[in-house]
Order: sequence, then structure tokens, then C-alpha cells
Amino acid sequence: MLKHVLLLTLMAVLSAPAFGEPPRIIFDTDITGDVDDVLALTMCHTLADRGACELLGVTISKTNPLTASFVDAQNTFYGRPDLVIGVTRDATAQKRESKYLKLAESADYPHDLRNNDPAREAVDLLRELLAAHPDHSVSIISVGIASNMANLLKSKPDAHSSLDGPALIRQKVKLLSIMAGAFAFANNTNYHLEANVINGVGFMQTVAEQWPEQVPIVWSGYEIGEALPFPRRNINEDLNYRSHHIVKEAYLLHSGPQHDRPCWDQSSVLYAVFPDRDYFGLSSTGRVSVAADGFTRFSPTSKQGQLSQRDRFLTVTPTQRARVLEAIVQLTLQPPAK
Ligand SMILES: [Ca+2]
Repeated sequence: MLKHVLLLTLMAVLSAPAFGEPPRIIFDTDITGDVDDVLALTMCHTLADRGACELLGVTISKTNPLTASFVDAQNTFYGRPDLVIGVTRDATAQKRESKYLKLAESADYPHDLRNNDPAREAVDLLRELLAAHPDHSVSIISVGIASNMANLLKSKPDAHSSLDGPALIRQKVKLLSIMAGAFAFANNTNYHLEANVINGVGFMQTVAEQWPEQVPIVWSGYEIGEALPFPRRNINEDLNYRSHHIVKEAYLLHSGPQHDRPCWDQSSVLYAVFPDRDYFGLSSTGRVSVAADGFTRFSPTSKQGQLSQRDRFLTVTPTQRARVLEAIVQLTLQPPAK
């Protein structure tokens, strides 16, 4: 009898997923100006190909007529031609020129979506995706301005859910992994005003002030990506398994062949998918506030007044830095599964 119970227990242990369910992720990007968004989206695909996460969809937070078309081209390149895409239609979201989105118009990258008009509205798509998945199961990776996150917070009950934005987030979101701000001496100053904040200060203030207390935010500050320069050599030499590679061409159009572009956005992807693998360290808990000039101030939880435990920011030691960079590089170079 005891033997039988032990056998059943062993079978249960072996059939359970070793590290729990892979995270469900939504990638919220301002894929226009910088190219780290392109590399970060590639990581979402290659991590999903490995079964490390489930990629639910992509939402775009800045305005350019080719954003959705480019994302569709990249999704198609990585074997997910039907992955849902939402774009912001907020007239106050930053409009941005791009050096690489024109690749969407190249015959080398076939795909369906030719412009943004047929794409979904981002907040409507976010609400649908959140409503469709189990409670506390969705990790949102936000690596641009916070237009979509702010507008999700302001959203009202609709056909997808009877909950307003904050209640829907409280019920469905497990984590917001966000690349924004600066929390250390960076760029030769202890007062670095980071682009994802200053290109939409009001949006980031809404997130900092109104995101539900119960749903953790982990901030990847400017200093994290700055410590992780993507090796140009890997772009030049290791993406030649296709005669035309959308990541290689986008990188070269943006940064040229002589630049190691910092991995700002990739850091938030890696943390969201592997929060327990010690790729990064974490600050104490506390609260981030966003000043009118875009400065991000972290105030630790203390008994002397600051009681919020919602926010933490990433840290990285030299040993972690080496591991993180190696993981990001390999995930970026990994060919599409199909
Ligand atoms: Ca970005």
C-alpha cells in the first residue's frame, strides 16, 4: 500500500511542470525610434518557441503608419503570422520617425498587414486578452512610452469585461515588467531623465500613481540596459542563416555595423519570463514617483510613512551581467522554429 502511494506521488511530481506554468506575456512596445524593441520582440518569439512563455499579443504605444505592418512582418518571420497586434489611436501619443520600419514594405518580408488601419486598437485588445485568460496569469512587458498602460488604467467596462481598468488589472495581471526611468548613477548623472518617461510624462505619471497596489511593477532603469551592450559582431556574423534577416537589417539601419546597442528593452523581457532565475537582483520594495520633468524617484517602503510595496527595480552584478548578456544574445540569434 505504502509502495502504491509512493508511486502515485512520484508520478504526480514527474507529470507536474517543473517550474509551474510558463508565463503568459503581452509585449507592449514603442517600436519606431530605437531598435532594441526589435531584438526584444525576437526574444518573445524565441522564448515562446522554447516553451518558456506563451506570447499572447503585441501592442504598440507610439504613432507611425508602419508600426503594425513591421510587427506583423517580424511575427511572420518568426512563424506567428496571426499573432494579434494592437496600435494606440491616442492622438497625444508621440509620433515618431523610424529608420527601419520601412522594411515592412520590402518584398523580402512577406506578411498580411500593410498598414495600421486594420490593426486592433491597443486598449481594446489588451482588455480582450486580459479578460480571456485566468486570474493573475498575465505578465505585461512594457518597453516604450506608457500610453497604452495609462489608457488601460482609464478604461471603462465594455463587451470584454464588466471591470474597469484598475479592477481588470488587479484580477488578471501578475506582473508589469517595465523599461522606464533611472535608479542609479547613469549616463554620467544621478538625474538621468529617461526617454520612455520624458516622451510621455503624463502617461508614466498615470501608471506610477494609479497602477493597483496589489500588482507588482518591476522597473528596469536606464542603467541596466546601459550595462548590457549587444555585441555588434553577433549581428554581423551570426544572423546569416537567412539571406534577408529582419533583425539584422533593422539593427544595421538603426545603429550601423560599428555600434553595440544597449539591451534596455530585452532586460524587461528576460526578467518577466524568468523572474526566479537570478538573472537580475531586485531592490527593496517601495514606490516610484514620476516628477513633472520626468525624473523617477524610488522611495523604499518604510514605517516612517511610505507603506507601498508595489514597486522594485532591477539591479545587476558583474556576474549576473555576463549571464544576462549571454542569454539575451543566444535568444536573439536563435533561428525561427518554423
Ligand atoms: Ca522601446
